[in-house]
Amino acid sequence: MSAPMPCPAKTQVLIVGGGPSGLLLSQLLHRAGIDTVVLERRSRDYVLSRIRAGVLEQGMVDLLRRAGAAERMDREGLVHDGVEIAFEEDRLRLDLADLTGGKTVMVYGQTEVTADLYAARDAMGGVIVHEAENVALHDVDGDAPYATFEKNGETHRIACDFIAGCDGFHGVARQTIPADVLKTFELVYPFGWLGILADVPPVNDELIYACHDKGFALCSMRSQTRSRYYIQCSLEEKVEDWSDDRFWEALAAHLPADVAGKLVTGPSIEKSIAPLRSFVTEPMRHGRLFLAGDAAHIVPPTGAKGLNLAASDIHYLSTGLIDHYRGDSTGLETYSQRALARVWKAERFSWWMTTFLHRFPEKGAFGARMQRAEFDYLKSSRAAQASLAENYVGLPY
Ligand code: RFL
Ligand code: PHB
Repeated sequence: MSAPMPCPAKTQVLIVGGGPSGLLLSQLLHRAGIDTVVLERRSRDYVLSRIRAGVLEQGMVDLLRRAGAAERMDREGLVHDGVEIAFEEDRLRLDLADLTGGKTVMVYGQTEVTADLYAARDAMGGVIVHEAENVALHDVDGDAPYATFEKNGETHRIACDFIAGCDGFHGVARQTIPADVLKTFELVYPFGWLGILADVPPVNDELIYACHDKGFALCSMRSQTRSRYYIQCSLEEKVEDWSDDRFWEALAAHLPADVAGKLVTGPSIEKSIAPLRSFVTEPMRHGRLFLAGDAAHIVPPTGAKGLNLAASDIHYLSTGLIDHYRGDSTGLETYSQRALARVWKAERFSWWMTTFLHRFPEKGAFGARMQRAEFDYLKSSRAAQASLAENYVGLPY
């Protein structure tokens, strides 16, 4: 790891948040000759200990290549050209490549993406200030915005042309925008996902999204020897109450018998519960402040869209900023509309996948029959399969 860089008093684009959105933006701008400073509240070790997304769309893969941060992903990532949906004891394989004219997804963990982006930033001497406390954004709707923050007990101030709010759902950037400017749209689901990571071979060589009488389950992976599994759980559940044995038993009960029979179990490396939410903020820009990624929107993880949406935001924002510094501000002016058009489509898909595959006890027997009909329709209709597949591999930027 390189020595910490001194923090300059001025930069062109100040980026709040050193997660995948902020790091990718910083890397793409730096490669285009634009200066950035990234302010991250946590330590690098903490950021790299978060286990999150696992499926990258082609658009994100291309963006990582453009950022010069794709070498390890291209070597170690698993290209998947299919995905399975299981409904009770039935299974349906969607041939993604066949249904979409050759498109695939890349199975490669967000933790690895973030580590690769840190390595790429270090190699270019990128400025990332970790453990930046009490970040505050000032004059974002004027011509001379700036940020203040504290580090090691000292207060710092950085002037900039633009601020990118890449600081996630609980960050400060969105909260800086006056309440009468922001419109928010939210749906909170009455359940969460309990997930574990374990060094055991995956039960299947492709992902399985399973809807069962007991609830939803997902069989995913990080490599040929590392599996990631989730089951739907009540929001009252506490992770401490879930021993590994209890998890494996519950997972098996959520899967078709032939899949459950092949499960290889072992000690977990990580175990956590995540609530499910759909959330969108409009607009994604206020003056010289631009929101991107989870700072602006959240999707339930069922469609694997959260990280990928962050990447498409960064595509629109980085090209807008690069064009601006070259004399054309159209892309920057239209950032919010262009990003939101894609965000809402991904929100729709994630909401639909969640509604289709989870157990909603309050929807009763009619709701359960609708889910069965959805699966039967999917099984019988190439058009329905193509629609799911084109959304799963990612709509065009
Ligand atoms: P992040 O990753 O939350 O990073 C934001 C960063 O900002 C920092 N921060 C601050 N820094 C300075 N000052 C402040 N005041 C700050 N407040 C916060 C934070 O410490 C953090 O480092 O947002 P970003 O970069 O927009 O990235 C978004 C993705 O992390 C997220 O959408 C995905 O993880 C969602 N997601 C998935 N997305 C996919 O595309 N495919 C998947 O398969 C997928 N699976 C998942 C997921 C999310 C999950 N959880 C736990 C929420 C599975 C799960 C279980
Ligand atoms: C994951 O591997 O963590 C994962 C995969 C697909 C999803 C959500 C999470 O839809």
